[in-house]
Amino acid sequence: MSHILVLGGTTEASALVASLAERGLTATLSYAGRVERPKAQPVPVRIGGFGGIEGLERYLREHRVTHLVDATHPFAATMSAHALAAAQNTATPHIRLTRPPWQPARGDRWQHAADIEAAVSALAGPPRRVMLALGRMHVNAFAVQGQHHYLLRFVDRPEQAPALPDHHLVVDRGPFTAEADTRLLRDHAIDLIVCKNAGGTGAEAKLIAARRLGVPVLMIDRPAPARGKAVHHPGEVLRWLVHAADRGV
Ligand code: 3Y8
Ligand code: NAP
Repeated sequence: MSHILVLGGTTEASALVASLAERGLTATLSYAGRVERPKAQPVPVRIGGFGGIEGLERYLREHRVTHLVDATHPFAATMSAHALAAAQNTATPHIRLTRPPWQPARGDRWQHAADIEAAVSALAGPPRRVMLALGRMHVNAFAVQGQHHYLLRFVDRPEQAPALPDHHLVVDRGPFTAEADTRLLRDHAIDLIVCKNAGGTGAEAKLIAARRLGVPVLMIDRPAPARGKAVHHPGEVLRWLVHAADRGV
């Protein structure tokens, strides 16, 4: 009897658990608990950290997990590192489901930043109208560049206002559409987008809008990917599961 643990929080994780549920496979989707109302899922959901690598190992053993799928966001580097370590320490078959990084298309005006800190430094200079499409977790780092007007987009309304003197907050969750993001950029006269190279389709709308409007993008590159087998599509995870089952693992 298999029990597949999917570390989620992405569009691909949701697509995968939908396929697993359709096939009547036993699966649990795990969220960190970053937002108030995570999306409803067709499989049981667990919410919250595991308590480090040891906590995840304990979970794998206690819940007789037979396969671990890391379908977290490419920037969830700590979770991915813990998943690989815990899988190796418990000899649990492990696979990473991650989307390819976005590549600039013809006409795109991208500048690259290695990480959040580099993106903050790159904003030195005269006031601009910046869409900070990073969610809530990194906003305060940009307070040192308070000269800009910021358009923020959070999943949940925050308890206290973000520490940016001049900002407009939109509370909305993706997946987003190019039409709506084009309107958003135009209505707020945005002249720069700052975002992570998340890949996938759920956050891509703003890049399509930027292309249409000729808005430059400050693209934060991904951290180095965790080692271990990685695939880009939920169907490849299903084939891996069948193959692993055939091998009796
Ligand atoms: C809790 C669980 C699904 C998953 C949907 C994807 C697409 C829509 C677009 C912008 C960019 C951003 C952010 C974003 C997108 C998908 C995906 C994605 C980016 C939910 C969700 C959880 C989170 C956590 C949240 C982070 C934040 C990041 C907002 C669910 C809705 C900016 C990433 O308020 C906070 O604390 C938010 C925190 C981590 C990154 C950050 O650093 O702030 N995602 N987002 C997950 C958990 O608890 O484990 O309710 O669906 C999921 C999704 N958000 O099943 O359809 O696949 O990535 N999420 C980024 O890409 O840079 C928004 O605004 O243009
Ligand atoms: P992170 O920095 O890599 O992880 C920090 C800690 O959060 C982990 O050590 C773990 O705590 C807990 N955690 C993370 N993901 C978890 C999950 N799916 N289930 C249970 N615990 C989890 O992760 P993050 O960047 O904060 O991302 C948190 C969640 O939001 C992930 O599910 C990710 O897919 C989703 N998300 C993140 C981004 C992003 O930009 N980072 C974007 C979209 C979605 P313990 O050590 O206690 O186990």
